[in-house]
Amino acid sequence: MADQLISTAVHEELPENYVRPEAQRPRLHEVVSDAQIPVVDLADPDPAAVVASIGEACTTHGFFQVLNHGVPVELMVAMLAVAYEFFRLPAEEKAKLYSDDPGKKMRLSTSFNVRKETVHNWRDYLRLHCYPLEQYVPDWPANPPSFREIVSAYCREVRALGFRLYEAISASLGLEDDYVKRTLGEQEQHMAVNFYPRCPAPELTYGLPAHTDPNALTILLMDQQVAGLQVLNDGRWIAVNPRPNALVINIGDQLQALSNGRYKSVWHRAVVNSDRPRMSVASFLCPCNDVRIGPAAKLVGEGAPAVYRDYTYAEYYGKFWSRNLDQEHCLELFRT
Ligand SMILES: O=C(O)CCC(=O)C(=O)O
Repeated sequence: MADQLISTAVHEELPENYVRPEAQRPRLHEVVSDAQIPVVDLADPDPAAVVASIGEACTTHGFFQVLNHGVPVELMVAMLAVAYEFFRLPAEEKAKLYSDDPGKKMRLSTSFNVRKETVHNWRDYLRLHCYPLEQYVPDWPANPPSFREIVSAYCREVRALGFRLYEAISASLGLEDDYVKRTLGEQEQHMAVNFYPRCPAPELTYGLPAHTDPNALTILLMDQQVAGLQVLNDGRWIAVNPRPNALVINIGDQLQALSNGRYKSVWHRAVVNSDRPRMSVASFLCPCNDVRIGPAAKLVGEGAPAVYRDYTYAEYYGKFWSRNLDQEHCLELFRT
């Protein structure tokens, strides 16, 4: 129900059903705040160096930030601004878009999967399907009036960046440049516009608890003013501090499968704070539903057996959404 949205009211106290049991809390004081995830400058004049550093980042962290990525900075700023404007709309306006059905292609919702979870998360989000644009844009919010135009332009740029990164990722695995794009078929593209209001008790809850992304590649536009993303690395949570004009890239479960486990779809989470609201915009490149996914033949052989069985993305996605987030890595269910 729309009254579950947390962006429509001011909360002086954290409601009981957002409080995590002691053992599951974020333990914010233990988070490493001065580490860095790798940074890759896509304008590096040495393309082989770019490929090598992307390959290294995918192996060690599953996450990296990109600079000089080609998405215009003004568009990134406009995207975040229109997202803030959207979440400031009156409650009645937002109520019209609310749904807790994960099957809906356009929905304003809250937490992660309110139908399945027992403890909620301090997040509202707008979920959009973005490809092909002409099919989905007519169903997107018409308010704020510039929303459709800005978000469409942003989606186009991000998609082009994603395909550029696919080429580098394919090359870094020793595969043909077009391998990932070709194998994953006509890519769907989804967006989650995540809004994390100020939270009265950030130590007790999450914006999004630890999860991996079920898709192939995620491009994250982060609020430039407020940190909140944390990534698991060597058993410790690392804070990803916003870097001016950068985008954050992470490997999703499908690239972990396709790389036969060489590249990691790592656990990450979003924490909240009591000072300022935070926004992030995640763009997900998703394989075509009926394409068969499994380790690339070239990466399987003597001494390197296939770690995962083949499956369709539809099967994988259904499995992902039938679970709660704090369960084992979904790919574990597809091990050979
Ligand atoms: O808000 C963030 O920084 C992370 C968002 C995220 O992980 C997601 O949307 O899947």
